[in-house]
Amino acid sequence: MADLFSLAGMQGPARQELADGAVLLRGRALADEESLLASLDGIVAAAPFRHMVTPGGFTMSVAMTSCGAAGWVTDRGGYRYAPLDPLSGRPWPPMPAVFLKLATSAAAEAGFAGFMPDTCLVNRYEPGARMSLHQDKDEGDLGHPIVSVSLGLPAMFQFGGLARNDKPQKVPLEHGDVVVWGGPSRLAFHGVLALKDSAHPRLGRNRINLTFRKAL
Ligand code: MD3
Ligand code: FE
Repeated sequence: MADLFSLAGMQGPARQELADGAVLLRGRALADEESLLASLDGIVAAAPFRHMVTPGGFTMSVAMTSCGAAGWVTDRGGYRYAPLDPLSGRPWPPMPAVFLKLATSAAAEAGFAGFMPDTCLVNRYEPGARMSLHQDKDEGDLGHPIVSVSLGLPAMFQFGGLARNDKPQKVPLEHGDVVVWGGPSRLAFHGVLALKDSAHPRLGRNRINLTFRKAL
């Protein structure tokens, strides 16, 4: 039976609690779409997307860059936050004001007033790119939430529990969706299924995900 959301062409309600501490704000970034993308162009001009290598020697299918006081990096030496972009040897581009305002206001709406990210990891998925189930625990204080912003092609996100073997729920994430992951959900296993090939009117064959963190 088609429900009212599907009849209206929507994936679900505007605000949805996915789990304790995990709040999906559908379409929350749409009003800032053009300024987010213009700011992103500036970041990528100074710190281009690159495919990094995991400590185990695998090249990631997701291409990444960062802005802010530090950037997440991986190489044969391990995962860490680095103050300098290893490609340029220079600091990462600063966090654009529109990024910071969206992240702090979305966090506050989800119950995390006072969240002040010092880095944004930018992930670029092309068709076939995926991210296998993992936990984010390279940040210094796991008491802070993470805010994620999805742009471009839709993806099927996998959201599991605190144990790798907990069966993950599948959550479709679309252009403009914002999710705040805090409290008991902060250490949940999560991943992204291989991106299906299609074209987004604004971003072409790409999905961009911004993840805002307090790393330092
Ligand atoms: C749940 N990125 O960069 S964003 C990552 O779509 C990452 O690019 C995915 O996982 C992406 O580490 C997912 C959603 C997300 C981010 C961090 C989380 C969900 C999370 C941390 C804890 C729990
Ligand atoms: Fe993650």
